[in-house]
Amino acid sequence: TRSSTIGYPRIGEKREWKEALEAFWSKSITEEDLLRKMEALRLNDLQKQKNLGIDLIPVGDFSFYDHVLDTAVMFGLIPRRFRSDETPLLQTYFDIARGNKEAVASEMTKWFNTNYHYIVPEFDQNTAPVLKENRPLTYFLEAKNKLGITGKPVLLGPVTLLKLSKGYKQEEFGPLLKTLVPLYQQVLKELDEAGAEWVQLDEPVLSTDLTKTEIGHVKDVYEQLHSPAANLKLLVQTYFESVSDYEAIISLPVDGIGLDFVHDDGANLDALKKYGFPADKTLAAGVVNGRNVWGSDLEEKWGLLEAIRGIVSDNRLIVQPSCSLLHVPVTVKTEDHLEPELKGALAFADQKIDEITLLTKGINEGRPSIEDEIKTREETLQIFRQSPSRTKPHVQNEVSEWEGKEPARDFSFTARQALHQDIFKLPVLPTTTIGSLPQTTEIRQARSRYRHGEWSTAAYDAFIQKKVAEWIEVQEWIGLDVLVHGEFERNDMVEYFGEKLDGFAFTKYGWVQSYGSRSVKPPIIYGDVALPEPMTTKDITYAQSLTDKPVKGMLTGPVTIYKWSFPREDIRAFEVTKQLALALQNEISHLEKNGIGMIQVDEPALREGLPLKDAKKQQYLQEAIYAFKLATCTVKKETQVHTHMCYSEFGEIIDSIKQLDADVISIETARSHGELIADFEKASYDKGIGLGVYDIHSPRVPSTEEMETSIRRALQVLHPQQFWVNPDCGLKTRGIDETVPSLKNMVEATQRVREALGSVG
Ligand code: THG
Ligand code: ZN
Repeated sequence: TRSSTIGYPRIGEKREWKEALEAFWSKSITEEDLLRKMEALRLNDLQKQKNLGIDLIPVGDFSFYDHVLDTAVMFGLIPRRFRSDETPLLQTYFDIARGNKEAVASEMTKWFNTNYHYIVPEFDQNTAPVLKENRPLTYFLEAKNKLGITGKPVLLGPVTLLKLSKGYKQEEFGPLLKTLVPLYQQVLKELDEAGAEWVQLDEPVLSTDLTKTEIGHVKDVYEQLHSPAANLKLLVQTYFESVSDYEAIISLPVDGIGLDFVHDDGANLDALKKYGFPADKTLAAGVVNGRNVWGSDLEEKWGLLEAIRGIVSDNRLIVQPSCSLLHVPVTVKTEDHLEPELKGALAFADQKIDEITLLTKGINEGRPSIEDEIKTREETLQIFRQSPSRTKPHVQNEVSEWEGKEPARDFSFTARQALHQDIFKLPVLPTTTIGSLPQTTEIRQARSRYRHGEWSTAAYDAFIQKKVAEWIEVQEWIGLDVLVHGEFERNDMVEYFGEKLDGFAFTKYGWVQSYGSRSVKPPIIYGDVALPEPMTTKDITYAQSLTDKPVKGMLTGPVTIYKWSFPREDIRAFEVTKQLALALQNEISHLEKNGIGMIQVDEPALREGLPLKDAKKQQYLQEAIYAFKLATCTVKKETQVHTHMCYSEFGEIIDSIKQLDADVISIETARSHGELIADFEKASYDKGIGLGVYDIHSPRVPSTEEMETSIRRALQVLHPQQFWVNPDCGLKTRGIDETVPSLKNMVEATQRVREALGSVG
């Protein structure tokens, strides 16, 4: 039995990766410097995995931005607007991801049900896939020549690559797949010749619902992939849920199948027991959770492996995490401030690798060889489980008081709408922003000084107030109708609340890549959640005191706080989101008492949490809606409830969005070029809706004309009385010199459309 990993975090222990990338983008280092720094990081991570005892070390999982983009670019899937013979490939690569002066970036969306984002590959009439470079080969040779490691090249499989791409019709799926086959064959042939033993082809779409036709395509493709590389072993890797058609998957003409035994609700194991496993194939068993930060219950994992070994022989077994370790931070070691009983219960990437190699050793050398470690782990977990800090009876009571009750607002939307019009007297096409304003170096430095005790609370508070005041003035000058305080006091919309709420712990270096060079530091939910004291009233009421325009109170919703944290696993997700909802309900009442009339409860992660398979979606959505409504149902009828969602294909959840009963929703649309508008039209959505008129994830300043077009296009299907104008997401990642002109143009564009509508606001 061998140990393996599916992928390793690329960002470095101290986010060295981000530093290098951003230095290159800002031109403070050269391309050579960048390449050198990236190589050092890559080699360090390979060497580390080797030292930790991993047998099959992935190569090619490293990326300069995103692995889907890597795969697209290596196969020449370059959107027409970025095709150029003069531009070096690395420049084109970053341009697709980030946009440039002439062209908007490609759409970015969530990687399945995670908080990782990938760049959506685009096809058009002229797309002719070609092999631009054999990336996995480059990295395979690098590992071999520089470190003597025979790595396991990793590459996104053809079916997933195409399934995640856009710009073709469904009936073109089969033919397009065929055009990719020879390229994959070439890649594999060269890897074979270079002496690779295993190649991992990631096919997470096999964990989604696939039609019979699609399964047919999968079979066809893999039949063709195998032949040209006679000695190479192909491993088809799935993760995030159970495979949708076990029998078809295990009979694919490949040498190994990777299955997730953590997020499968037991279905992969059941199928394994029911249908068995081909004796001539290798099973790569994902037994350690690659998506959460808890140390494994080794006894339980041993039991799982025993069950698997009852069916698969040891020499055909690989032990590995459930998915790439990209989704967890690098190491617990540097987290020296954590309570020992909590720290003992945690495992980040490196500690998960230790678990993998330990379990592998147990199989190879017998259980007694790991008995001590299992016992120690049992004791550590026992101490943590019994820790009194985890249980708060009053929270559990409050949750149970809602049992069987439907949380709902007292007045219908129509009644509220008229009332809100009276109270706020907003012009048609009200303009606003999503909430955060530029987090400049100055602001980050101030927070850091305060955190490190260099600044007193008074000095820090005064600084934040000064920023709020400046930006209230700027927003008034720009001419926005609904203002925000700017969230300068917040590092991240979830981490911040995690720090204020009971039941959360937070890390110092627990970063996880979110998109491109950007990372998040998810807080850890380890116990019952409660609100010890108001979290946001001070900053928001201060902002409101400076202006006659409404200032939105900004909160993160229960589903999103849950999704973007590392949650406890000893109680159901729904119990945790209800606890979060009640804490937020409490916070909202504080805001109302302080005279805040608009409250935004963001749920950007609502869509992200959607299970991959249809059968599980309904229950998830019901529980998500329940939690949102539980948080917001006790507001006064005068209060306008807003919400915001990012990067979503809303089509399939639009009915759920309606049921949230929020007065106004703002959503991302800029990068999906208006495709979403149709979804809302189809669903005859009647509440307030703000469709992002420009993409904030790109440094580009959009022109007035461009945004005017965007507004007009939306007004072809949406009523002017329901339409709000806003950027597509928070502005924290943008500079002031990008934000102010962009917003100014946005307000100008709105003004022009208002004039055309004959209603000058
Ligand atoms: N918070 C969390 N998850 C998210 C978002 C968020 N997922 C989706 C979307 N928003 C992703 N967007 C971002 C935007 C900005 C950053 C991260 C994810 C960001 N990160 C800083 C960085 O990497 O430089 C780190 C923050 C800091 O240094 O304080 O800017 O908003 N949880
Ligand atoms: Zn957003």
